[in-house]
Amino acid sequence: YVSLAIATSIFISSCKETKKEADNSAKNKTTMETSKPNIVVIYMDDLGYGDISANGATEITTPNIDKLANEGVRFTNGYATSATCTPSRYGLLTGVYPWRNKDAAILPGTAPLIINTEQTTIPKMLKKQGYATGIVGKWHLGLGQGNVNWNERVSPGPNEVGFDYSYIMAATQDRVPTVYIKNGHVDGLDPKDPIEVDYSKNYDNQPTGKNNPELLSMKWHHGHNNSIVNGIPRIGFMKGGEAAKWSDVDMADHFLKEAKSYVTEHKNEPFFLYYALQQPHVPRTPHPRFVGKSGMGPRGDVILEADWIIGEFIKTLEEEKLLENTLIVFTSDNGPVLNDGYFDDAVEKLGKHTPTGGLRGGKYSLFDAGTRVPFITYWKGKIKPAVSNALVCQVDLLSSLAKLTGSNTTTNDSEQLLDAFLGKSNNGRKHLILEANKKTALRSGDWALIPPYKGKAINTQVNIELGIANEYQLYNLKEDKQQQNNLADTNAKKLSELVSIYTQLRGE
Ligand code: NG6
Ligand code: CA
Repeated sequence: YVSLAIATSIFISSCKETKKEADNSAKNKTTMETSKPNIVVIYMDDLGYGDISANGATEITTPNIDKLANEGVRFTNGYATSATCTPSRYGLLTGVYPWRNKDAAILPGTAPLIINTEQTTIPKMLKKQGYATGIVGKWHLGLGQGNVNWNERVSPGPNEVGFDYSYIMAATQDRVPTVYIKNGHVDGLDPKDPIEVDYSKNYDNQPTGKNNPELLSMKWHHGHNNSIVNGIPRIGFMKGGEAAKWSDVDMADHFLKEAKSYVTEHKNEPFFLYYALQQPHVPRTPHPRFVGKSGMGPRGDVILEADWIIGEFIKTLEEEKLLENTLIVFTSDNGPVLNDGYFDDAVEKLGKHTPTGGLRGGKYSLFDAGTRVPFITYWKGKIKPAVSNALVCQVDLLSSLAKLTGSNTTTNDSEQLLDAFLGKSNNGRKHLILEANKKTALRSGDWALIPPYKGKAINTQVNIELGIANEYQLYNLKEDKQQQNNLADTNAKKLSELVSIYTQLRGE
């Protein structure tokens, strides 16, 4: 009884404490504004280093992204943790290298949540610092605990790992379920038309991309031949939920509307918005007003669409007078791919555009184009325009945003690089472990080391070199950005130095 009483009184006093803090935060709004800026992470899907004009693209113009880059810090050595989506998103949100979690690999739409609900995350950390936290867009980190019933509240999910508000697609645009999920509930679901989702077998009499090519408005090239939604064949099978199905061509506008409302509704308190756009991942479905605008086919068109969307989103921050009090981080989950499973002219109409910006490889690759991505920080009036060659990674945002907001939360993998992110220092990390499909490599200073691996050198379906070879690869990126000259044989000293760093960092 005594200990219960003590616990109760501690509880009550801590509630009072929280109340007091809340009162103070309202009163001291101006001081709060300097120490607790809003934070927005704009996360692209499969956007390559060279896909934006700020990074040198000449065949495509991205004025709104360029504005962030030219008036903020544009990183030339900014990395995602991984060359695919799920692991990179895991690394960004948790501050933990995804290769430590065996489940952090491209997930089907029915996969359980891979973030432990006890784990530290950016939104959890920011919630403790008094932030409202929201996600709009692509999730792809799993939902539920297996055997999800999509007709009930789906949990655990984003709301259970730190987001007060979530408006998401479960996995990817090419995977079922093709519905939006708002705080765990399928948005617009008619209870009389329940949704069923299965990745192993089709439902009776349901058309598929494989069996019903006559129903398709977009043809599949590899994979993507299961259930058909809006004429597009997807990965996985789905039945029911007609009223809740998204419209692909309206997806960008739909998420934009959500993101804008989030900002407007939370303008009077510090907020964190993780805005995860779907472009230019497949299926590339530009709204009709962008069709044909790039001359590059749908892949170019959706990049222009995304750029416009970002411009509109920033306008909202401006209109709400929040731009001077908002740190924007713009980056992408992995490098570019052209043909990722649909015939959509990405290869045929590419022309002279180089999505990789001249880096080797692409999505799925241990070569640099797999993980070196557009990376920009922008904060009007606070960050001075700069180009930074500091080595930074999305995994570092957790510790750095913690520092910015007065939290000492950190993880072993997440380095506190706030000064680099704010453009006050050119010092990034010394070493970084990169990952592609559970194989890892090392970036250290100007050097890249890829250990020997068994496997195919090229993924022929997507036509990307994976960086896999049965010998060590050692590149000097300063002299050889395109990773053409393997120095493993000629620079034994550097090789052994990096092998020992790599082995130590991998804990092997
Ligand atoms: C692959 C898909 C690809 C894409 C990728 C995930 C096939 C043949 N390919 O398995 O189209 O969906 O997964 O992309 O199904 S990511 O950006 O979400 O990691
Ligand atoms: Ca991706």
